[in-house]
This record gives sequence, structure tokens and C-alpha cells, in this order.
Amino acid sequence: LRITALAGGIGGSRFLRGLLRAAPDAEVTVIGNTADDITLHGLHVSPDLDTVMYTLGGGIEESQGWGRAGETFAVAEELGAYGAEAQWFTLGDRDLATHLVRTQMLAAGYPLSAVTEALCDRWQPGVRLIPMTDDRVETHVVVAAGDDDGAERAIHFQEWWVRLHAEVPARRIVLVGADQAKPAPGVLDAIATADVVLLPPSNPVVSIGPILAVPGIRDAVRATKAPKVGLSPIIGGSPVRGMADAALKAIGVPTTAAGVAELFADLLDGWLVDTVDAEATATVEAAGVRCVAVPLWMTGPDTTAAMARAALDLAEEVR
Ligand code: GDP
Ligand code: FO1
Ligand code: CA
Repeated sequence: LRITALAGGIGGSRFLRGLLRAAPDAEVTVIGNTADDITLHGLHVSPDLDTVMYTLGGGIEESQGWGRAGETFAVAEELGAYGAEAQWFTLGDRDLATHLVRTQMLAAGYPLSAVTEALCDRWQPGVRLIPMTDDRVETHVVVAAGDDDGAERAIHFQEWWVRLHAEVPARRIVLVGADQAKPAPGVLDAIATADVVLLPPSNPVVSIGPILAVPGIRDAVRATKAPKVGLSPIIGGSPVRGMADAALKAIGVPTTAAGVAELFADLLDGWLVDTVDAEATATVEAAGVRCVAVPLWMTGPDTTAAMARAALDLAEEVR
């Protein structure tokens, strides 16, 4: 079974771990979000790719959901002593090695997809991880400039989320570079030749959104013969964790399981909502998407594998 999944960071990678448990013989390709990427201290940091790589490769700090287990912060302390920016974003010592290798390979001329493959040689995540694009795409968030004359400014997504905790209302979300980006090698083929395409419970606006915004990817998902099934990242009107509620508000979509389904209704065949959202199934089905309610809390390996199994069952049903 060839499965292709579009994934962000924590939600995506935890789901993928369950998927590999539910379907150990499947050949899984993951198209990763790179619009969270940021250059810090001259280094190219790819949080979502690294979260997938570390989670599936056994190197993740479980309690946090991102970064390396057993991390130390000697370099961050030294950077702080120099007053080096950006101190609101902390890079651990172990994690830094990843960014050093990535940056060095990029500088040597390798595309991000080749760099990611090289990094995965070490971590053996059990999936083929491909960045959505080798081109630079960055999610920026437009906020009020705060100088009383109604002016606004765009800041990097990481600054809005990590520094400002998404407490400053997002007026708009801009995917800088997305219209000029090309899908990375292998992306369109992985979608076209898949037996099943999955949308894990990742952030619909800043994880799945940027992947689908790379010209060609959304059309490829719509066009593939494979059944397309997604899982709601929203449970009972809550984003579970993260800032999906604030991001959805910025694009005018309600923070509900049905609201997110509508965002992807043009490409979905099936959608799973949590059992607390069972009444949303009728709304989703009215939009032409088969919808089933099952438990969607990723509380542990067994519950997450059961979610993945439910997604694959739904894919069979709608095939
Ligand atoms: P990020 O890049 O680290 O923010 O991770 P993703 O974009 O892959 O996923 C983040 C989203 O996952 C959050 O906005 C939540 O809506 C969703 N999420 C997190 N934990 C759970 C869970 O246990 N169940 C479901 N259904 N969604 C979850
Ligand atoms: N999130 C934080 O809240 N604070 C940090 O200092 C931070 C550092 C960091 C370093 C590497 C990495 O891969 C992720 C890191 N994150 C940090 C998480 C992360 O940037 C965001 O949660 C995601 O990008 C949102 O998807
Ligand atoms: Ca992310």
C-alpha cells in the first residue's frame, strides 16, 4: 500500500507514528511543510521537517513535541551573553548540529530535498520525507504595527507564534514566495501514484495550507485517483494544542471540525471528526464528503494507531 501524507510538525508526526504502527508494511511518503522555516544565526532551521524526522526516528523530546531529547543549551547561553538575536527562539546544542549540516549542504548547492534525504539517512524515520518545495516559502503574519495610525506590519510566523504567543490578532496570513515555488522532485509523483492520500490532523492554515499553496500540489491532490481522507485537527471547537484557532480566525474560517472540512472539501473524499463532533457529520456530508465520527485524541500509540486504521478504513469505503 502506497500512502502519501501532507504533514506539519507535532500533529502530523504523531499521527504518522500511529500510521506506521497501523500499517507496518505500507510505503509511506510524507510531504512536509517548509513554510515555518526560518534563518537564525545564519542557519537554516526547518522545524516541521525536523519534528517529523526526530519523532519517527526516535530523537524527539516527547514532553515538548519538538526539538531533541536530552538537549543542552550551552550555545544558546553564549549567544545570549552576546545579546545575539533572536533570543525568543532557542536552538539546542544537539539540534544545532542538524541546522549546521543542513546549512552547509545548502551552501554547497544541494537542494533542500537532497539535504533532507541526507539527514534522514541518520534518523531512518521509516518514511520517505520530502519537503513540499526546494524553493523558499515563508509564512508571514500581518499584525497591527501598534503605532495608533492603523499601520500594519508583517512578521515571520515564528515571531508571531513563539515570541508573541499568537496573542496579537493576525489580520492576514501571507505565504511569501508560495506563488513562485515549484513542488520538490518526487512530490507530484508521490501524490499521483499513491493508493491513499492522507491529511493528518495538522494545522490547516500554517501547515497543510502552505503545502497546498505550492502551485501544482492542490491540483495533483484533486486529480489523483487515490481516495483522499483527512482527520480533523479541531475537537469540540478547540485546537487541542497550538494556535490553529487564531490562524483560522485570520482566514475567516470557524474553529470547528466542519469549518476545516469545508476548507478542503474540493479535494477530500472522506473526513474523520471526533465523537464529540458527531453532529458535524451531516454538515460535512452535505458538502459531498463522507464523514465519520471516531475518537481523535492522540493520547498514546494505541489510540493514534486506531485513528490511522479508521482513516485507512474510510479510504477503502470511499474508493
Ligand atoms: P505543528 O507544525 O507542530 O504546529 O504541528 P501540525 O501542524 O502538524 O499540527 C498541529 C495541530 O495538530 C494543532 O493545531 C492541533 O489542531 C492538532 N492536534 C494536536 N494534537 C492533536 C490530537 O491529539 N488530536 C487531533 N485531532 N488534533 C491534534
Ligand atoms: N517553539 C517555541 O515555542 N520556542 C522555541 O524556542 C522553539 C525553538 C525551536 C527550535 C527548533 C525547532 O525545530 C522547533 C522549535 N520550536 C520552538 C517549535 C516550533 O518552531 C513551532 O512550534 C512550530 O514551528 C509550529 O509549527
Ligand atoms: Ca508547523
